[in-house]
Amino acid sequence: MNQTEKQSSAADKTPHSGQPVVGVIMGSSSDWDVMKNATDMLEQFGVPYKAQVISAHRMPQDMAEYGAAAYDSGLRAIIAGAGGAAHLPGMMAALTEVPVFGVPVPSRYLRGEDSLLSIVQMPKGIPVATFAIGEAGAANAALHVIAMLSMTNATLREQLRAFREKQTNTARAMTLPPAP
Ligand code: RP5
Repeated sequence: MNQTEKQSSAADKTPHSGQPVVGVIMGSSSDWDVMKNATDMLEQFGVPYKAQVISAHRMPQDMAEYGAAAYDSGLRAIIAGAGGAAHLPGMMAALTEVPVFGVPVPSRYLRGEDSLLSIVQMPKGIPVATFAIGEAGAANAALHVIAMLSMTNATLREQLRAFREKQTNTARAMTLPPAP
């Protein structure tokens, strides 16, 4: 059993039989409703992933082990979501060369603006690509990872083209109510 398989939580998900190439991690199972938007997108494109809870402040040792094992376990991107003092994406980025995509999860008192600033304001040297607060950010983090992976995968590139074309057609078909 490798390190990533050892981690377990209520949010553990491995839907595809292939070796996960994307790690989806989050600070708490309470982040799952938002982070599910990332895994739904990965699933839609058939990208193998593994989702689990890794808390930076409650599981610091597990976080360090996950980061140390990330590349060798086959991960090529990590989508990390956290809320409040959201240090998980930045810490994970410091622990591995695998690119980290941060998703600010809405928080109870500051609506996720705290999460956004915590993730986006990385000091020079250790970058975290940071997305919008909430569901759109989680979905877009997955789409960005898919775009990155599609640079060396023609099938994925074609799928991404088709996905965008569908969106374009939906927008073109939109109508507004008649003027009063
Ligand atoms: C962060 O604290 C998590 O990412 C979550 O967004 C937030 C609250 O966690 P819970 O108290 O709901 O477990 O670590």
